[in-house]
Parts: sequence; C-alpha cells; structure tokens
Amino acid sequence: MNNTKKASRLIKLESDYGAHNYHPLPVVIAKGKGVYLWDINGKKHLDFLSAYSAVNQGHCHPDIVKAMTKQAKKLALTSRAFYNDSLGEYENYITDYFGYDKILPMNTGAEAVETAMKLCRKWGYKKKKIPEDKAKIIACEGNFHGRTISIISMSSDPDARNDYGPYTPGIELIPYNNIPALAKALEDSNVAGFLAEPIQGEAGVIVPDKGYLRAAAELCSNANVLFMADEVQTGIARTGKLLACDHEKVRADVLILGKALSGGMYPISAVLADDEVMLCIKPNEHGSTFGGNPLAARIAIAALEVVRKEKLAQKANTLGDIFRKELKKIKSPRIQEIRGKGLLNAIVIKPIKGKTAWHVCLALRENGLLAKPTHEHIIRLAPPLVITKKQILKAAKIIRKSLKDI
Ligand code: IF1
Repeated sequence: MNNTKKASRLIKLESDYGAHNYHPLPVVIAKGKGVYLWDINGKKHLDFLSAYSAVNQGHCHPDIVKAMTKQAKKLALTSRAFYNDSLGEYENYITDYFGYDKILPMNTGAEAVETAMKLCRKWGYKKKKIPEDKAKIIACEGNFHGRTISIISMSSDPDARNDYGPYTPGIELIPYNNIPALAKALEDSNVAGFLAEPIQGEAGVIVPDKGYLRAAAELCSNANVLFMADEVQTGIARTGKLLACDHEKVRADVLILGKALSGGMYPISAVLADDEVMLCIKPNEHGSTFGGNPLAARIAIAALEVVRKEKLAQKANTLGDIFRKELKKIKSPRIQEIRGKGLLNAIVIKPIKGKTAWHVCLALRENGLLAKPTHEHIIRLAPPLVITKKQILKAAKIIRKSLKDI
C-alpha cells in the first residue's frame, strides 16, 4: 500500500471511529526528532507548532526519553495513597527552580487551572474571609485556559463556550490589557483572584502593553487578591525568559504550568504557590490518580534540566528577535501584522480573493513547514526552542515562498 493511500486510510479511521472535535491539517505524522516531524510519506517538516508549546525541548529529546525509559521500567504509578521515592525529590527540585514554597502536581493544563481556581477560592474563604459561596475570580476576555466546564464558563469564545451551560458562577470577565477595568473589578471585596495569561496564546499571541503585568500584580496585591498567572503556554522558556512574567519581574501568587513541563513526553502540570496559599488545602480536599506520579516526577526533572543546560530561554530570546526581523522583511499584501515575544509569534493574514490563513498553512506544508491557524486569520509560529539560527532563516524563507505560492 503506498503511503498516500495509507495516510487516507488512517485519516478515515479517525473520522469513522474518533470524535470529530478537531479539524487537523491534512498531514499524517509518523516520527518526530528535535525541530523536525516526518509525515507518513517520509517528508520532513519543520514543526512550527510544537504541539502548542508542549515540545519546547524538541521532539523525543534523548535526555527526557532516557529518564522516562529508566523510570518506566522501575515504577510508574503508586497513587498518592503511598509515598514514593521520586515525588519528594521532584517537589524539592521544581520549587527551588521556580522559587516557590510548594507545588501541587497535576496532569493536564486544565486540571492545573481548575486546581488554581479551587486553591484561590479556598484561600478566599479561609484567609480573606470572603462570605461563603461569594468568592469571585476575575478573568480576561479572549482567554484560553482549557476545556473543562468551569474553565469554559470563563470563556468569551463562542466555539469554546456555546451549548455547554449552565455555567459555573463566581466568574467575571474584563478586557485584557486594561488596567482601569481591573482596578474597577477589584473594588469588589469578594474577589479572591485574578487569572490571566501573560501573553494570550489562543487569542492569537496578544502581547499586552509593557507594564501591564506589573500594574496588574500591584493592583492585586493592594486589593488582597491572588494574581494567578497561567503560564501553561508562555512558560518554560517559550517567550525568551523562564516565565513570561519574568519580563516584568512579576512573581505570581499562584503559578500554573503544563505542556513543556514534560517536553511533550507525558501530561504533566503543576500549580506553585507559597505556604500561605498552598496550605489552605488540607488532606483529602483535592487530588488526582496520576498527579505527582514517579514517572512524571522523573520526566519533569529531566525536561527542566534540558531547559537550563541548553539555555533555551536565552535561545528563544535571541532567535525570536531574528525571526521577527526576517518576517518583517517579507513584502506581502497578505501580511497584516507580525507580533510575538521570544519564540511565541504570530502572523495575522489578510484574506485576499478568499485565500485565508488555512490556505497559507497548506502552502507551508507543501514547502516543509507545519503550522496551524487560530481564529481563522492568525497563524501561530512556535517552533521547538532547540531550533538553530540556520533553521529559523530557512523557516522565514519558506514563509516568504508560501505567501507567494498562494
Ligand atoms: C486544544 C488552544 C493553545 C493553554 C493555556 C491552559 C491550557 C492551554 C494558556 C489547557 C491549552 C491547548 C489546548 C489544545 C490546543 C492548545 C491551545 F488552541 F486550544 F488554545 F495552546 F492555544 N492554559 N492549550 O494554552 O491545557 O488541558 O490542554 O493540557 O484544546 O485544542 P491542557
């Protein structure tokens, strides 16, 4: 069977037996290594999505694979009913790495966001003495924090939200990157937390004004409200610093991590906070079967070691500047805007003669680069942070060519 036939068969299997909750780009991936993905026809592509910033360390990084394989042969899961010989070491390692007293280990990003929301409410009642069931969490229009019922209850995106009601109460939306709106919302003494992405990823890599995060954190501190940073996508070196909040020297009261915490090898997420917040949750008040399992513990340590050893934050910073500079040289009527920070970037495509960002992505695929549009006109460009300058320049050439091709 030739590979294109095999590709169609595999795509059909997903259509026949899988939920239709995605509309993937028509390419069937068979192998990944570093910045490259090979499709089933053996064609090599530069990965410019990195599984939405989960593969910052590059596909199948040998150090992470080694740690994962070693631990998988020894002990994978105990549940938290018992102690194990990996979790404590991981908790010590990661709290030192990010500078917090404690971690609550979870699995997916959404679970970490839900955990942060529960922690915030618990703190609101136990410490801020908010009246029972009155705690409020402020979130931003255009947010993406995951797909659970309480998280989409915060969403302003009809696709993410519609027909999933009734929605979780105690949530108020304000415009993103708008300090006066936040100040107004914080006048309500029942507000327990403010949840924001330091850069809105899904909304199309919306970088807030310089000083926004700092001003927001200060307003929260003055109002005795927890500033909760969702760094699931912007964290782990993606934007040119270890955390996107580091660009403004902001230390969130509650830090939410996921995705690249495992280098894409395994679902690992985490909530970090200091004792005053974290110890509000007592035994039996929260948990997860896989949260903090020994396999995840060893994978996360290896994944974070790669970030440090290979200086991925510095790389993302330098190569991000070069990448945006190259993109800005492209003279194309289709480019409406180029924006981003570090290696989290996006191009806003002006639809001409019915050709949208989707068509650009199909042309990119033909030319050996994989990316996917978000919100119809925006192409997110986020390669693994192990990319080289040469590969960045090659990617810019492919983008230039693809814009011409269509
Ligand atoms: C999908 C989007 C990105 C996230 C932030 C929490 C989560 C995510 C800032 C939840 C997850 C993923 C989800 C995935 C595609 C991708 C995505 F397009 F959906 F919005 F990256 F922008 N906070 N983002 O970006 O983490 O539970 O998925 O581990 O749902 O299609 P998760």
